[in-house]
Amino acid sequence: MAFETIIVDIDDHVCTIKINRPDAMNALNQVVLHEICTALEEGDANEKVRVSIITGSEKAFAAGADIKEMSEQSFVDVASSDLFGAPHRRLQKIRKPVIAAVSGYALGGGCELAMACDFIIAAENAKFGQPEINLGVMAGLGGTQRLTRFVGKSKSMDMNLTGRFMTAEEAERAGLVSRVVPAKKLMEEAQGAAQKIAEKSKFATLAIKESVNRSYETTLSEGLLFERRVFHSLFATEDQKEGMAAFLEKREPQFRDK
Ligand code: CO8
Repeated sequence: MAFETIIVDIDDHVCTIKINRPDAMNALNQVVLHEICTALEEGDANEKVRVSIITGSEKAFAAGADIKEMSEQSFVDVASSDLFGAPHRRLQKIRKPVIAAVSGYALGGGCELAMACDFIIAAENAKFGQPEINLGVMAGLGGTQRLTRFVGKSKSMDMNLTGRFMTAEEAERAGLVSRVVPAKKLMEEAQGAAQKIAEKSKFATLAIKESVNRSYETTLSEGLLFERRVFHSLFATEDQKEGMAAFLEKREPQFRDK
């Protein structure tokens, strides 16, 4: 499919989605969100794709939901259209891993989009924030929920109530991002991580994503039971036999997604 607001490149099992609205700091309007979800869904359906990366420009991953688009909307408009409900549900259904490669601003919906990915790799110049308070509103796609789980109540309250930005260094310290790299190396690092994941057994990869995400939705004992059952199910795969045999034979495994 041809896209207007994102650039999609599929290479070597990795689907890279670059948000491309340079005039608006990559603000997320309905078209961008629809296109990102569509590209991820197409990646899920494409046998060649094993991992996706969402990125932006050096200056902005995404500076939030599109304020121009939202500014004239009433309560009835946003409530009856369930504003951001559809993209949120679509993002949650993506089964293959998604990495956010963040450079520059990841604010409001941009920070929330990054948090909806499976992990975040940040450039040293990345800035994260939930500044919706400055607009007289609040986060609407996970900024009060996911951020709190990532960084704890105190920092989440600080970010959401004051609207201050977090540097990449602080974000890594707080557990929001998994790695911080020099801006020039961001895509190399993200591609390297994606390639590593792409080499693994697809079943194990999907199972890990599902199981880690389950930890956000359930109690510890239910989550541990879910994990154990999924772990057991992987013994039905040829990839489990291959992975363990390869270890014992001191060679690299050749996973075949079987
Ligand atoms: N929406 C629309 N346009 C934007 C946005 C945005 N979020 N951010 C920047 N722009 C536009 C500016 O209006 C400007 O356009 P123009 O040149 O036509 O005037 C252009 O991008 C460049 O921006 P600036 O001149 O402001 O650039 P600066 O380098 O001075 O500042 C900042 C960069 C700090 C990023 C600044 O633009 C800023 O503060 N932006 C708004 C950040 C913000 O408040 N984000 C939260 C938005 S609300 C939200 O996200 C609600 C989330 C609910 C769920 C979302 C699901 C996706």
